[in-house]
Amino acid sequence: MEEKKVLEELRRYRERDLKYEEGRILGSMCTKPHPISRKVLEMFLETNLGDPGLFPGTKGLEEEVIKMIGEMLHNRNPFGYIISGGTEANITALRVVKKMARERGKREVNILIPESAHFSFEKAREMMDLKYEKIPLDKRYTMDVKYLRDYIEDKGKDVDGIVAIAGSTELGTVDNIPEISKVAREYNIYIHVDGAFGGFVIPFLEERYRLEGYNYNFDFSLDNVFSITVDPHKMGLAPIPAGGILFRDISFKRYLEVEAPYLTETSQATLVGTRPGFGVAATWAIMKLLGPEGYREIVSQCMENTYYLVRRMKEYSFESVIDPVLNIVAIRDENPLDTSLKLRKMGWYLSTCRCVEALRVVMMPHITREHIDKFIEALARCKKR
Ligand code: 0PR
Repeated sequence: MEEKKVLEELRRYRERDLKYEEGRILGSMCTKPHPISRKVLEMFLETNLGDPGLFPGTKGLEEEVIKMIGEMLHNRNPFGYIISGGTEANITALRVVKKMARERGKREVNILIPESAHFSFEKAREMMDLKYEKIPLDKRYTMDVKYLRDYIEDKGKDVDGIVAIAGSTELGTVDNIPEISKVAREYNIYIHVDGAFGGFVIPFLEERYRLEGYNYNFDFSLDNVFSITVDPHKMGLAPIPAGGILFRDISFKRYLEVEAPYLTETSQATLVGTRPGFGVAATWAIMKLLGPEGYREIVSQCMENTYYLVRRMKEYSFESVIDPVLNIVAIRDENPLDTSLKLRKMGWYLSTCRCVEALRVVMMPHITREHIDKFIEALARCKKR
């Protein structure tokens, strides 16, 4: 084919995709990447962090990004990688938990995990043959810490790791990690925090939470939090793929390394071998451009829109399952699957919850008040209100 024809064909396919700026994508944790991403893609297109000796500049950027995210999470000395996404990050953390347990002579690896955990942990369980004890949720839809404590007091020696969530996929809830940290410290248990979504939100809402009297601390300032997933390609506004895994320090590296004798670096720690450098460079660029102030502004705008949606819902007697903690709204509905299919026919794409009968809107930066107004009218029409 001629190039012109190739591009024409591609355009035809691409036209079938939804576009974030049309405001119809209400159930995604991704958004339109920051505009600088295009320029970065061009510059870093061919980079491969699977062989960092060939791309020491790009590797240097990855180290700087990890340091910047570490600072955001109160850790001046972190170790980690910008990888394919939250799934790889969670799997990577549990690889460490498993290795540590094996070194202690454990055959079975027991992990306590809340019912609100993302399905990526199910993949990790399957791949690594882990044993999960599902911890029920309390009335705030967060991990029931009393249940967790009772379980550990009963079987503390058997527990190798705890997974806690900072920004749950369905409701955006944040587990009581300060309390979980106390129990974990007492029994010397590893905590992995999944802040894939919340990692780029909670740090920028600290002021608001403090005024309202909440403690949503989830980071390395808490004892026994040894790893955190935080994804630039969600609220960090980075292009896909840019997930993040951070460990407390470099001492965790040895649990991940496998020998790679013929590469420029003779070991490799990431799950994916050949991996792109452009997500790393884009994350670096966006974090430098926006700075904490820039993110704070974007996150505040998303939260204002979140509260705006809840207010508009009330006008039509739609109920929010919880007072939103992050920029996610769950709308109670007696038959969410059916409603979401009807809405899809009307051109609105949102998802549903499993833990409660509800539709779910993730209030990403591409959604404006005008979109919210149109959506509320569509929902009201759909539900005949
Ligand atoms: N941890 C949490 C808390 C998550 O919410 C997600 C993804 C992951 C881990 C896994 O991250 P990756 O998908 O980057 O591997 N949460 C979103 C979800 O399942 C992912 C998503 C994003 C789904 C955009 C749809 C979409 O359009 O809802």
